[in-house]
Amino acid sequence: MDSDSDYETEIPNFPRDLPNILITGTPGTGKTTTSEMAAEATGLTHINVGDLVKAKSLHEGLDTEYDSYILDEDKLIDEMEEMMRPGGKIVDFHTCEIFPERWFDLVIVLRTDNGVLYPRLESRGYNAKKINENMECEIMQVVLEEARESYEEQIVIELESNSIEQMEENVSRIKAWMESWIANNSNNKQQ
Ligand code: DAT
Repeated sequence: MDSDSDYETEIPNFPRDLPNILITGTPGTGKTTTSEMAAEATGLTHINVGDLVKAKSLHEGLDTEYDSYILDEDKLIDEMEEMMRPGGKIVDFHTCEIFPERWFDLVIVLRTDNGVLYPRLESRGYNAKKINENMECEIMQVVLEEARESYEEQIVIELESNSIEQMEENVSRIKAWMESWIANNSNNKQQ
């Protein structure tokens, strides 16, 4: 049994007035830019998990080969639990299977075509190994498969993120979805 399942059984899910949304995808697909725009459009709060991990040292040091932090999953989940409980969060992270399923009402997986993703990763100054690893991740639909395995099928949505127009369209869809969620869950909170 993994740590997610322990959390699922130990902590009850509280009704919330606002939804929690996870925006995930391979690095470079536009999670942070989309999350910032969506937070602005909806009034929800953006949580950039990568920044949180660094700021609160929720890691076990740097993996020098990939130039990325080795996540301390238990510390991260503990840190986020209270933030997620009232709802109203847009969580932005490149992996999705580590979070408790009960946190999210919508899971968006951003997808980007190879020819568009490669130069985005190059312009970030990633080393060749990290670029190849991320390209392979996108080609193999790793994050999409993870999302489908970790959450109910009907809450997982795959969105193309190749252009500014698609990003704006994605933000509009998120806003419309949130408004409809609120309309359908207005009596959600129990006394
Ligand atoms: P992520 O958070 O998934 O790593 P990001 O939001 O930091 O991605 O975006 C990486 C770069 O690509 C950044 O310069 C913005 C650009 N970008 C992302 N999505 C885009 C899109 N749909 N259209 C145009 N540019 C995009």
